[in-house]
Amino acid sequence: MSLSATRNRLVKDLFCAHPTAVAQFNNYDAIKQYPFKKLPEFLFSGRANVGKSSLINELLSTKTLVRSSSKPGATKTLNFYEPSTLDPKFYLVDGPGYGSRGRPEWGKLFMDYANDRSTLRRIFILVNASHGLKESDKLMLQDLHSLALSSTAALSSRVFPFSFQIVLTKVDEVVKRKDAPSELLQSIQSEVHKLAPTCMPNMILTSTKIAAQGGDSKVGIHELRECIVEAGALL
Ligand SMILES: Nc1nc2c(ncn2[C@@H]2O[C@H](COP(=O)(O)OP(=O)(O)OP(=O)(O)O)[C@@H](O)[C@H]2O)c(=O)[nH]1
Ligand SMILES: [Mg+2]
Repeated sequence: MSLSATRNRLVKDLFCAHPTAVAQFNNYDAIKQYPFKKLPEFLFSGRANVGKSSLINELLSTKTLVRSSSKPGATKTLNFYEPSTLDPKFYLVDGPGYGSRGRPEWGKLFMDYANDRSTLRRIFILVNASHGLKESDKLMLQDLHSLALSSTAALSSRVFPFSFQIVLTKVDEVVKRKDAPSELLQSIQSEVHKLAPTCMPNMILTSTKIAAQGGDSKVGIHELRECIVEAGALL
């Protein structure tokens, strides 16, 4: 087996060994009291219906562990998943959606969690590739950028452990469009950079509906797993 095939196998195995749901929370105090193993955490956030829960299912190679729905507002709590019951190396965290069809009560829980959680390694902000950035995404990016700057300024007193990155979802819908998809994607990238220069520069393009070329997973899933491995120093 080639080196890259061996690495791909290792990465896949990290995500797909008997994934399970750990617990669900609707307030940060309950999270703090829960006996978590001290493992890196990766949070998936974005507007309602953008595809957060479906993406976590794909990352863990499950179909139904994480509940997804065509109706916005399906995820109502902060839900932790681990990829393996025997030897988990990290948690993936699903949350309620924000924006006009999202859950307003999510704002406080999100800020409490993001501000205080020392094990949080990266927040993935999911954006529907055909819709581009909406007002609520822009506010989220600006908030995370401010948090990054204020934490950098106060590094001696507070650790800012996480980075944030854009994941474009439902790219299968963009490739069907007649107008130039690459221009659309480039304009999202430059808008993100203007709003939040501390955001990771590379966006990941994903679809849970179409298979990646030559791979056994869906578009962007391998790339996203690699980002998680890198951000959590998992291999
Ligand atoms: N075309 C397309 N549809 C997708 C894709 N991923 C998810 N969907 C659909 O989008 C809808 C919403 O998916 P969810 O995963 O529940 O989205 P969510 O962001 O978790 O939604 P909330 O929990 O309500 O905030 C479902 O009907 C999915 O089947 C994708 O890559 N392409
Ligand atoms: Mg959901």
